[in-house]
Amino acid sequence: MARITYRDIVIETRQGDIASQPDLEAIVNAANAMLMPGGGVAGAIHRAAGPGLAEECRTYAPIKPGEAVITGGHNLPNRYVIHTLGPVYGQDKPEADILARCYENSLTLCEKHQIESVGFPAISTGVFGYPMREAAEVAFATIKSMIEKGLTYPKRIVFVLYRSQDQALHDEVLSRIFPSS
Ligand code: AR6
Repeated sequence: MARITYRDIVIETRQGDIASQPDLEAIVNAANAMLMPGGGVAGAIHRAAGPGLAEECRTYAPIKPGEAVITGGHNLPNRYVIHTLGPVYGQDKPEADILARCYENSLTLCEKHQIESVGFPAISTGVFGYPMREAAEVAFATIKSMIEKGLTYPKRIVFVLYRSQDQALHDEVLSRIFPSS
């Protein structure tokens, strides 16, 4: 686990399942445009949340790449789920800008709802094919720039990575983008 603090906001990584993170007030779903259960992260979140989540999501769908919406957590241990649609790599362009907007819009929702802690998966790096290292660089650079612009919430941002090698890669990129902080 890596952990840094930048201007009073903690950023950390852990290995695990995004749908089993009881200490986080909100988790982020790497959603599909219709906000329906799918594979990967969306499948795990909807399975754990129960059918009430898909029902609530219906009112907000469809969303466009880069957008984010917030719902309750239903049967999840988290109060909120933030659903964002990442870019399909090689298709939705410019990919890096769209992926950055996923993080920006998700964090803006955290600020609006004064959410203390949020868990992110590596958005777009599964079915949507975004290379993990490039995606991690976009994620941490976007978070850094939002903090520099005065982000006040969330106080804690946790990257929940499914595989240990993905966590190691995020740790490396994190320490490069936030040197000795
Ligand atoms: N917890 C944390 N990370 C996970 C989990 C989990 N339970 N399961 C997978 N990952 P993906 P995308 C990792 O495909 O690329 C869905 O079917 C996984 O190893 O969930 O944004 C939706 O319905 C990968 O690194 O999201 C959409 O159609 C990362 O999470 C589409 O896939 C993201 O993988 C979204 O594709």
